Amino acid sequence: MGIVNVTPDSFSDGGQWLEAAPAIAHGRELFAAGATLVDVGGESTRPGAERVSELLERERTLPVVAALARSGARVSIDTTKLGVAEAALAAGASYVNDVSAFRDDPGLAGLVADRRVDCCLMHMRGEPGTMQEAPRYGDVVDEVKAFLLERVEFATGEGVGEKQIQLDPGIGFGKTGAHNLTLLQRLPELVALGFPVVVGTSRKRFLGRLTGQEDPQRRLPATLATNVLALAAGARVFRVHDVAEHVEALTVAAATLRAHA
Ligand code: PMM
Repeated sequence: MGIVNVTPDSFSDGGQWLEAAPAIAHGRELFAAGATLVDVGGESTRPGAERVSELLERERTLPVVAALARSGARVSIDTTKLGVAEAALAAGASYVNDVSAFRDDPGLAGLVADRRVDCCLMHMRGEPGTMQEAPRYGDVVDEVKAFLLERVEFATGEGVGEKQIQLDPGIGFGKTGAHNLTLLQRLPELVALGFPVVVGTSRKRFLGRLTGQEDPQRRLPATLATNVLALAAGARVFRVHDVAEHVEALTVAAATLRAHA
């Protein structure tokens, strides 16, 4: 899953693709590099980020979604808002990535059910504005699992098919660096729930704290390490900024995991 953030304030690529034309060109590049899905977002969810209006989010994302879908790409809309998702699906998107797991706008579940599109339900503690204020858990993996299962129950209750659902531990969303590492180490416990697992570590701050890389754009080696391990642990979707490099690394890792001479 390649990332196109049409925002001025995302932590690693904020402002780079704010105009439609460069965002579309970037999305096409990610497909050409081997992404099977491009995730288009118009609202930053970085810690402390401010919410944007539905109108602004639609203005940012729809031209990009429509153009990428017209080029034959499979497009995901990264939103928590029903109105944005509805318009994006009408413009050709076929996947809903909701970091609130249908809590911000419960009506989104009915839309996903109706249109029979796949969705990603992600764990987040609190809200982007406040989520990094001293996050605490008893057992982070057990709590993330319980949350995700509760959201699966809600979604299926609204008519979403189990086969449409993918789950994401929400790396960096209301978690310390130690919580993120524990979730990655114990990823098989999430995989065991039976849903495809999505992982989003790309260029995130906990990687910079481990390596000393302050510049998010220089966190590719660290990101690759997490995603190769996540593949071995059974994760199936990797939400990344650097698609070409991940296609190479994951191709070799997957071939190694399958080898049987
Ligand atoms: N991370 C961000 C935004 N959306 N969606 C999912 N499913 N998982 C994530 O980990 C995730 C996400 C924040 O990162 P960005 O600002 O680089 O997009």
